[in-house]
Amino acid sequence: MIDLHTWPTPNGRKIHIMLEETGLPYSVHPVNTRSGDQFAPAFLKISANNKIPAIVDRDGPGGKPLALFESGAILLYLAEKSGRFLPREPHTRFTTLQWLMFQMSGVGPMFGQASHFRAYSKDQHGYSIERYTNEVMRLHRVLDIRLGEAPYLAGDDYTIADIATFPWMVNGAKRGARLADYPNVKRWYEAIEIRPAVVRGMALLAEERKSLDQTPTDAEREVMFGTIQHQRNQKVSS
Ligand SMILES: N[C@@H](CCC(=O)N[C@@H](CS)C(=O)NCC(=O)O)C(=O)O
Repeated sequence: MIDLHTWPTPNGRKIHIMLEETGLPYSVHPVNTRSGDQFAPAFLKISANNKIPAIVDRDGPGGKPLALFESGAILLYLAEKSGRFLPREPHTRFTTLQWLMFQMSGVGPMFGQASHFRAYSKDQHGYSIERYTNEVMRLHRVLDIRLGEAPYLAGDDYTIADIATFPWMVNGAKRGARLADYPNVKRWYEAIEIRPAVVRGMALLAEERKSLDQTPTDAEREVMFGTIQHQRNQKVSS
């Protein structure tokens, strides 16, 4: 059994989809990142960076429990454990890893900053909005070119690179990129969104998701971006 510590954000949803795709048994432990559940001592023991998603596989390697945070590492682990969505053949394996790294280092952080400055920051800072919106559009173009060459990011088959990227492409217009302007991304998105496991994964914690679509309150901003977030870091570094 895998304990999944999560919240229905793009990074959480990657793992919801992967668990549904692989059929590995799991139980859900919601971590409300707007109310500060990510700072609970029991969660920090699993996820030192106070972020979801995190898992504990009670039947980890050698029969010993394994705790993991960072969605890319979790996807790799679940791919190895299930033998699915990470090709063995070296060329497609490394192409999968390349696009997974592209998601983890580019799409996730840049799209996250775009959301922050466009939707979360009270101070509407023009330079930051332009900088991250431009990055969102540039990364969409890179994906569109790639998906004009192949049906999926790593080639002919759906892999963890697609699973990592898909949840970040939902509601692109909020970050300044409309799917209609990227026809190859749109074709890929529409093929993935109807997969039954993707539908189930995206529906997980659907009720809780509604609160994430609301503008954060001052108390929630304090948790996510203010003293609650940063006091903890000071404590760790002293
Ligand atoms: N690189 C991390 C990013 C995880 C992440 O940013 N998680 C956010 C939600 S999408 C979170 O838990 N934020 C809570 C916080 O920063 O306190 C991953 O891919 O797992």
